[in-house]
Amino acid sequence: MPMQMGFRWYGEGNDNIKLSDIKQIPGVTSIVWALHHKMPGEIWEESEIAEVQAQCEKYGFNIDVVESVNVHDDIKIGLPTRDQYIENYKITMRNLAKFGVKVICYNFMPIFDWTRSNLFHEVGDGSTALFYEKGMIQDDYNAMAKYILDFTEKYNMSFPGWEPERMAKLDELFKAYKDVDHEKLWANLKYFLEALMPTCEETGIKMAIHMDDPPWDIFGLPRLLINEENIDRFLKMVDHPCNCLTLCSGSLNADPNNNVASIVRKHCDRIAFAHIRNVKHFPNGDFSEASHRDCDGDTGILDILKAYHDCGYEGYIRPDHGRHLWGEGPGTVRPGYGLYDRALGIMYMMGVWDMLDKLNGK
Ligand code: DNO
Repeated sequence: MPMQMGFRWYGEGNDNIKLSDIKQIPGVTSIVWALHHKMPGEIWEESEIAEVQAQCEKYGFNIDVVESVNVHDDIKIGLPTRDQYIENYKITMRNLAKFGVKVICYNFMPIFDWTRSNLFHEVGDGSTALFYEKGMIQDDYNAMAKYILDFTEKYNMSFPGWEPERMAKLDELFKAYKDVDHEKLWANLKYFLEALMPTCEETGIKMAIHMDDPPWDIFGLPRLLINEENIDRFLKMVDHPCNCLTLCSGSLNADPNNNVASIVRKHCDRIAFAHIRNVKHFPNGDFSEASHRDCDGDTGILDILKAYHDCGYEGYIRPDHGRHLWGEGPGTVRPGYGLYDRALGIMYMMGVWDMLDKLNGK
């Protein structure tokens, strides 16, 4: 079986991109989806899952990969209430398995999911991309959150991991995380995964943790999935074939010391889901997202694809963020999730993959 190409879609009424558009991109077999109206900790009902499956099935897509079933803060903080949220998570897993879901992508970042200082930064060729200005993401978490939330409010959308209900209580949340240092967070992650592994065995679902984005602590909050050493620790900590990675090349490579291709070669059998994103570094620590073409960024896209190919990777893969092109901009597109650049990214990846197949006599 070759690797399986996916495309992230935010759902009917929540994404301007239509399944019929995605159908025209060569090679896509999986829709990477989620129930975006669900708060972390809520159970995903069978009827809601069935609805998405029916929509995708109509176009011949499977719904094998969910991104994300978000983890409740109480689990990350390690509060006594976590057990109830873990039980809910298990019910969601069982419900998802009934519809063939095989991989759950999730993250274990305290409070914030990905963070950027500019969602539509001029790349220089007329397109825009997500941008991280290091100096802007230092101590004022309220200012950063305000920038993102003003955007989502203005354009009437919400970003996964940036639920306005949670963001409204930012100061409270920071207080709740006050004693959660790196070791505590590791212990809470272990507790969560050990509780879920039997449900993984029962359902066949793999839990695939997303890398932290950016891969360093922000606003004094600890982050774990940031480099090879910590990935090694994570996989050993719960050494189970269902404890897997969503290896996000762009998240990791925001730190130029990370060599993603070498992590692929080392842990290929534990990578359930590959995110391919290209990042361009600036000497002061800022970075911009770039096209998937190898030479447009510093991530080493060709080396990474070659590593997956050499390992005989059969898991799921998707283009991650793309630039915004050809009229895509605020209001018409979800930042990082336009149609065109991700479609170009798929063609680039498929081109490389097909050529590697051919060179290997496949
Ligand atoms: C960024 C995404 C992440 C990812 C979550 C997984 O665009 O890759 O937001 O979906 O971290 O939980």
